[in-house]
Amino acid sequence: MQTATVIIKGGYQPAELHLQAQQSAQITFQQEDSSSCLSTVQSTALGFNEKIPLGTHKTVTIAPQAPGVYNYACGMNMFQGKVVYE
Ligand SMILES: [Cu+2]
Repeated sequence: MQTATVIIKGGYQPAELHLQAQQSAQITFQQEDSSSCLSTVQSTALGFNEKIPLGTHKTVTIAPQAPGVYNYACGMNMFQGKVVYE
């Protein structure tokens, strides 16, 4: 299982993750931003939608993906991060 961590603080850090295609992955989102805007992180393409309170973290498990670039975003699609499967 490949893993990655993203810190939510004024956006997503790092803004771009690189993962291996055709393998499951777990991404842990660590919430360090108090804005309601960033309290939700979601991706239709990757199949998750989570509300993460300040000071907590949540790990999402993502099914194997084909090579490509997949986006995730805050609840209103204002902040975006990407996952590059290669
Ligand atoms: Cu937003």
